[in-house]
Amino acid sequence: MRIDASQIADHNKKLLGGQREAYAFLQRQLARKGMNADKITGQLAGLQAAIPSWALGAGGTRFGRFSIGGEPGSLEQKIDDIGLLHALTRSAGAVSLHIPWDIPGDARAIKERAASHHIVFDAVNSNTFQDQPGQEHSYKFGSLCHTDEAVREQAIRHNLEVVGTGKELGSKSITVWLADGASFPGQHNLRGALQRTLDSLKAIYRHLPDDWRMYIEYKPYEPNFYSTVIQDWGTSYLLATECGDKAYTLVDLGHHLPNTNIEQIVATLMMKGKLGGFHFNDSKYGDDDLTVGSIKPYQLFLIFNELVYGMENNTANNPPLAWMIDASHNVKDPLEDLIQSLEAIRLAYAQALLIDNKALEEAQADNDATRAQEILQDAFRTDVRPLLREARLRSGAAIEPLALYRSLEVRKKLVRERGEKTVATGL
Ligand SMILES: [Mn+2]
Repeated sequence: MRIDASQIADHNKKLLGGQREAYAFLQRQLARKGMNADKITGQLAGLQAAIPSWALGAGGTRFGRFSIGGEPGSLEQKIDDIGLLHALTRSAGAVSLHIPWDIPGDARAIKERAASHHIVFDAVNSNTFQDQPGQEHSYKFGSLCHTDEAVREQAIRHNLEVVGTGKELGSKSITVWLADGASFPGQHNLRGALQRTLDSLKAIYRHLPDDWRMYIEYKPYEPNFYSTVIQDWGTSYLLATECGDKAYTLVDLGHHLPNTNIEQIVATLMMKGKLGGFHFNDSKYGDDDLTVGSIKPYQLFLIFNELVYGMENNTANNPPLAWMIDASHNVKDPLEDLIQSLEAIRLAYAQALLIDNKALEEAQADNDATRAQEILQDAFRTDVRPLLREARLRSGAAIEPLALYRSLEVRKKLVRERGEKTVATGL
């Protein structure tokens, strides 16, 4: 199914009066602080997040998986689902493919289908954390770090095939996340595993097209529980630096030990021009699949504060960041969950744009910690939702995407079209 402009217009017409009032009120409040609401609204409209092809079905846990019904059973249907999200929000204008879960049969047709939804292809993702049917060597004991050269070569080849697929679709980057690691002390020669991983990444990097980027993602643990080869931002930074100018660190919010200061990692990487991309999600303990902003919205705001500062003070020429949602849990309708995540990302961005940076710099120079906190929290506690609604209204999206999604009974229609028991490819 598709959502057409007239359905959006009908929905917006009903909410227009209230939105006009709320926006005008906030506009006056911000003007008093010397801020321009229209400018911020324009900045918000420009923030697009890629949707990963694996987030459109219900996610599972290692204990089970419960289908949501009407899940997309093919890449075409996944693109259509992102089309629904983009029509409702105009903030999900890209897809990030996972290979081999989503190999396009006919790249040209897939590209055309995406273009018909105004969707472009963001980073492609390789997968050497699972064995595929017919695969010669197993990744049970690692891929790019493996002790056996034949396994490493197979994994390198896979990454290059993923780049080839990406090239056909118009992607310009590959994200490498490795499950490689050890579950028991002594299982790995830690230094040897890191050295082999570096050599393998360099082999992939050597074949990377000139206008491509490689993002190296890190994770402290899971699926291995004693050591992960690329465990933290420092290791990723080391690998990216050794590979070269086209390699960057990718930060996944859920891939940190509890209470890690992620905003500080962002500041450090942007200082060196090495922050490539972001995977958004949220977590409570060691998980990485909860809806963006559902647990720690203040942390997300502080991260966006560093991102905004980094983009405005870009002395190290950090490239524009690749934004992607990377979450897939097992209880919500995935499309509703993604609408909430898209909202949370723009909310944090809007709040960060409201920070009075001049006053903050003064407070910092005076070592006035109380004032600095007041400045940050004044921005965080401003209800910025009228700005988000206005950004959507002006870009032809729904003022309240989730309400429209429900009133159109999208999921019910998808179940009718695709069936109750469909299962999306992925985990
Ligand atoms: Mn990720």
